[in-house]
Amino acid sequence: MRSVVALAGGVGGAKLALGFSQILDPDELTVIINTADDDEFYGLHVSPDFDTVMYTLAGVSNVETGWGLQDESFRTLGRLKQYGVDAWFNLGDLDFATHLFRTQMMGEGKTLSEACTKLAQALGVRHRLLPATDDPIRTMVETEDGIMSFQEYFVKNRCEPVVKSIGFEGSNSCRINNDAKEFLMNMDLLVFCPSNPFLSLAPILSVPGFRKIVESYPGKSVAVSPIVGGKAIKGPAAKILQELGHDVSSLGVARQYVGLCDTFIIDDQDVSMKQSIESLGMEVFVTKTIMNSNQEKKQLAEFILDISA
Ligand code: FO1
Repeated sequence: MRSVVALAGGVGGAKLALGFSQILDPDELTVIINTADDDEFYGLHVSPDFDTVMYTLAGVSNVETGWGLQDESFRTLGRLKQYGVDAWFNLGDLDFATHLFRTQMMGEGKTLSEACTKLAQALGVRHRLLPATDDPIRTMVETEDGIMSFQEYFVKNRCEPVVKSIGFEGSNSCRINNDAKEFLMNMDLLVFCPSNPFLSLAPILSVPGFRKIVESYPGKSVAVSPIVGGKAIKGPAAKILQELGHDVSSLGVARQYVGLCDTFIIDDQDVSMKQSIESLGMEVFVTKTIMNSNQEKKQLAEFILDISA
């Protein structure tokens, strides 16, 4: 039996996780998910990246927006606005149930991962999805307009403020989720999904002890670039690379993973970068990384398993 661990943020991570889930048995795949985008809205604990992966694997995600549920309505949010609530974070009516139940379970003393596992099982997800930590960790974005929470930056301000630095509040005191640690210690393959290196994967690696486990892992570790042809497939990765003074390219991303992974996958469009990334000491593979259809998600997952065999 294989044991593949995939580190994931939101949409890019969810797509590749879905690809793996079409090939690997439930006990062969563990997806460790960023929780630093979590926040409280309308009194409820919202875990956007976990839910994006969970809804995707459950086959109920909204593929147009990349977040939330398909066939969603927003009547509850509309009523909150009528009550005068500044409801800028859009929770759909069905999505509300997820956050209500998660918050209720956590209020009764369940950990974040216990609550999330219960939700995922109820939605029929068979593969293991784990929050990187059960403890609070929050991405704070220092911008030219001031310091703000991740969701304020991402949703309220539509990623417009120029980013000066990114920090992870709570990252000194949080602990790796116990099960996640166990699977990290026994994995045969580690995959960095094509998620934002600064906003999705860096917070996972900032959990004390996590980076060390990855750095000292002697097996195969593969990263997939979320940048194709100088553009992010989704989200602000390209803008942030540029604002933080990095190359807006797969090379710029690969530099973030030096010492963390030995293999880097770039898209066919970026074949010209192969040599410069190899000079960072990584083996580089070139393939189609844009995953629109389920078949393309499966193909990329198969490619990763093939090159790692
Ligand atoms: N993203 C938006 O751009 N606007 C929203 O109103 C919004 C609401 C939302 C609700 C639940 C959820 O799980 C995700 C939501 N997202 C929204 C996406 C979220 O901000 C991002 O997916 C991640 O945090 C970045 O990966």
